[in-house]
Amino acid sequence: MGIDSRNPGGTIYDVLAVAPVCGNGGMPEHSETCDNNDDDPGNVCDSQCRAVLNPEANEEVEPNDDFVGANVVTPPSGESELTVRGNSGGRCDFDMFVLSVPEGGSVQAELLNVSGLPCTPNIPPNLSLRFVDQDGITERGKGMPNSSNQCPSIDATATFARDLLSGEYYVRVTSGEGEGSLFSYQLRFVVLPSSQ
Ligand SMILES: [Ca+2]
Ligand SMILES: [Ca+2]
Ligand SMILES: [Ca+2]
Repeated sequence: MGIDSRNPGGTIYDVLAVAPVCGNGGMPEHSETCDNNDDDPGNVCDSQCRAVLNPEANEEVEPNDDFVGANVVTPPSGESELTVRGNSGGRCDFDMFVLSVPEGGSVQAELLNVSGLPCTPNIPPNLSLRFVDQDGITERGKGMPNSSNQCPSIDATATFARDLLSGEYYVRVTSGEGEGSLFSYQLRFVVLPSSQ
């Protein structure tokens, strides 16, 4: 841990160390997106205190800025797709989503405008879409615009997003800060089984 003082010469800080406990009575602590301590199968908080997104609750839930608090993308049973909604922009807004991938499976992710349509060139200059490995940190690859959508997409031809080992992988959206960085989006996920 490092603390960088705003003041020349430094100053004295108090540091509070917190060990969050998931399931301690409905109190979200640092790094927990939710904590409703509830076994109700309809709830939208998983056993790791991460918000669960599904067709009935598809709006991103902040804080989701790192892999610990990533929103869990949960397509309906027997289906492979889910489209979520989010807002990006401002200092430190990273939007992390986590997907469960079967052995040999693949991930597609397509960033769209707020209406769910392909983006025009009028998008934040630093808009990015990254595919992140199971450790939640290592970038496996980046989404790119294509001929029909100026927003970045990760598609089935991306070698970094196919033939995966089973486990949880992450997709991260950022658009930086400053003028023109605010961006409301839809993000369509497809998790495909092994093609073997
Ligand atoms: Ca808690
Ligand atoms: Ca956000
Ligand atoms: Ca965020």
